[in-house]
Amino acid sequence: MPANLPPDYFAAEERYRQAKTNEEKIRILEEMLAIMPKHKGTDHLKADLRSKISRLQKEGSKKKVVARYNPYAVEREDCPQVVLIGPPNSGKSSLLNALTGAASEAAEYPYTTVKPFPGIFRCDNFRFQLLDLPPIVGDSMEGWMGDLIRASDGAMIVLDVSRAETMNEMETLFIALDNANVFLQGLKGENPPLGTIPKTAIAALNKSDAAAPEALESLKGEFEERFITVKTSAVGNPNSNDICRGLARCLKVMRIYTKIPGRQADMDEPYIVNVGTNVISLAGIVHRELAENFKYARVWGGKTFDGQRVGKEHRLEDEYVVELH
Ligand SMILES: Nc1nc2c(ncn2[C@@H]2O[C@H](COP(=O)(O)OP(=O)(O)O)[C@@H](O)[C@H]2O)c(=O)[nH]1
Ligand SMILES: [Mg+2]
Repeated sequence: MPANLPPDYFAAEERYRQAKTNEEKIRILEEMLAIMPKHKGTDHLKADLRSKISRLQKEGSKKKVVARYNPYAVEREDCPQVVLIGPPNSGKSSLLNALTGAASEAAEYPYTTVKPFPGIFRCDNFRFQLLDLPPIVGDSMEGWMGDLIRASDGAMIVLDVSRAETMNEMETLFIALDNANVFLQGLKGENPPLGTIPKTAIAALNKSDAAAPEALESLKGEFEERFITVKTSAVGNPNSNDICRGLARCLKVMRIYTKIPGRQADMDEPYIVNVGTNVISLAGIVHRELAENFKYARVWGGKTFDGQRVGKEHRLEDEYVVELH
């Protein structure tokens, strides 16, 4: 039996071909279904239109799932990101608060922290985004935590030096990290085992205010073999300067001040860039157009530079002032 379709149907079909969005297509397909005469000859066509509609609807809902809100996502700042990792109650949240002035929930009972909590640690014009995390318990961790650790620029191991169990706990922690394919890399730049991602780390020996001196020294000795270690106390003296210097050294970053021609340099908010960054990479970090239209730079710093002109490949050093042209 012929379908005997009316002209309206063909007009709609033409609009369907031109349609750009899925919603528009679905709307027109529904119109076509409504226009279609109801008899046996159109059964096949109707089924075809319905399956097209259902396919388009599925596509739409798939996109929504991808764009769903992720409660563990952390917005990055324009400085290196360092994750705080450690067993329960070692003082990660308290230390984050002491160093950044943030207010991550801290308490005497374990498992207070359930989500990542960021804060900016400013010291000596360096900036680091510290990320408080839930404790690592046993030899595994939730997938999202591994994702965050692997995506960070470095880690700060926070250990409680006032407890005798700490060394054993740390061994389990290293196994959990290994199971998440993370290898904490110390000063010597050890080769990471095959299949793991190296993450540069320092060790914060927390609760040093409450530790027996011998216990503290013995843990310090153990960790110093691999990591830069800093004695700290979240409730007493956090030793911010040493933590800052330790992070800068281990993450290999430096402070570069920029200056607009004819104006004073901004000496408060340097760019925090990798050691070895040259003039053209800095220009790219400041603004893509500055890199594209780069002519030359003037550099102040150290004993040698007092506004000399330098080219693209010139390597910068900590605390240099750069004027990009
Ligand atoms: N004496 C002392 N207590 C601390 C220190 N840091 C944290 N605490 C205490 O240890 C408990 C656990 O701290 P919290 O920051 O919640 O640990 P987290 O589970 O690692 O985040 C709290 O009661 C803190 O007050 C420290 O440096 N010295
Ligand atoms: Mg906590």
